[in-house]
Amino acid sequence: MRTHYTNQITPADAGKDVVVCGWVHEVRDMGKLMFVLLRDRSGIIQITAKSGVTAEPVMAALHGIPKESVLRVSGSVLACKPAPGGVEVSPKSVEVLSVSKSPLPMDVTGKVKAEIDTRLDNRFMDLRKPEVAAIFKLRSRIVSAGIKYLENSGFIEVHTPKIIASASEGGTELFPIAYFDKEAFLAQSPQLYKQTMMSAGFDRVYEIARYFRAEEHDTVRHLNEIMAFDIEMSFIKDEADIMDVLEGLSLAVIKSAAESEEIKFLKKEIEVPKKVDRLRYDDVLDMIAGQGKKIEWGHDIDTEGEKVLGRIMAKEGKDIYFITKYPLNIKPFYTMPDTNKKYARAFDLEHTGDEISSGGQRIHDHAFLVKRLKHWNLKPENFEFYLKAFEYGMPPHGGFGLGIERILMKILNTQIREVVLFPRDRYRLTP
Ligand code: AMO
Repeated sequence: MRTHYTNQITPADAGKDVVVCGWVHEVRDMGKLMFVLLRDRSGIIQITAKSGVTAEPVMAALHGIPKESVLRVSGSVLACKPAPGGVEVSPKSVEVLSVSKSPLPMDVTGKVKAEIDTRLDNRFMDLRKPEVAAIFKLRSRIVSAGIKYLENSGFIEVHTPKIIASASEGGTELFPIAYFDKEAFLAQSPQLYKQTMMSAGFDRVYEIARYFRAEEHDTVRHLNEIMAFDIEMSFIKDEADIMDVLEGLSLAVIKSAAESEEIKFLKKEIEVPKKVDRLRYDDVLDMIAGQGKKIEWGHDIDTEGEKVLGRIMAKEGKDIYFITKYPLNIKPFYTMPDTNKKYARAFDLEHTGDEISSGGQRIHDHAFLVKRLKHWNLKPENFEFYLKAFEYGMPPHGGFGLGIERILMKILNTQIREVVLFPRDRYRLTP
């Protein structure tokens, strides 16, 4: 329907005929002279209609046109210094494709600020704001950059079921669903399936996975439906091989954001770190104790502990760092113990005081895995399909999940709801 996006029209096109389509962003109607700012995905162009120059039916179509109506405008390009982009279109014909209701549920021009709830309730309209749309263009960009990195590193994409029969990350966070006459849940993670793929011989798999978690959090970094780069890889020496991939992936994602048009448009600056420190859990406890935050050995590093560590690392100019060698007792049943069995071959990747990823080496010995399930009071019979894959040749393996929302919210220094089109939290099930 169009010949150009608005940002493709420059003063060099003066005299050309163009067809543009978009939404009525602003109207200044002075009777004989009318300015309509028309917005599309790429930007805004001024349509200038003048009595005597513009045909009367075109003037009539534009008079009183409600904001956010959708138009198709054909006309000729004129250079015009004061107009956005230094150009305007003198309309020869106007088709009104859709008339908007008024008043609008929220302002799109950026003049009136709306609360996040109003914005999310009217997300389709909130997304018309270029600064909001830019977040999702960036999201698309970083996901493709991540996929490219993984594919170049020999990973193949798999798609595992999201309707499952048993928990993988502990039984408390599952959403039960009605599945004919059987008990079923929404998948918390592809964990058990991606491990099964190691027994299948795929060596390196990834999934742009969806996690459903019935956690009753109400925070700026948790949601009940999220997405992650989820990977699993075989024939590893230990968890350091996995951390190398996670480091490479995270830096590739951050670099793609740093170099993007969207980051420039949003006026943010991002540094791509050259190297990511690997801190041991025990050392982290000492570091934060030095700042008055005490955590007893064997307990997870809580939110406050993560924030204290984030501040210590920020002073050294480090936004992104690993915590490794966690106590075994706070990591999931499938985690491989370290040589010293008190510790796990597991790690988290942190960004400015928040976890963005966790992973580790897994147990690949069937008998030992059954023992660990029992240790956690889990019933091996609930894990039949998973355990079977360990009985017929399972290589040493491991992997991680890197939260897409978490890394993006950190890149943009914002809260999680800003980076999800339609966030799902405890109070929000629609839109
Ligand atoms: P974990 O449960 O730590 O590990 O999840 C991995 C990553 O997913 C993101 N994440 C979340 N983001 C927002 N809201 C939530 N409720 C939420 N839950 C998780 C975080 C987190 O680091 N199977 C393992 C991964 C593995 O070992 O391969 C797992 O799911 O960024």
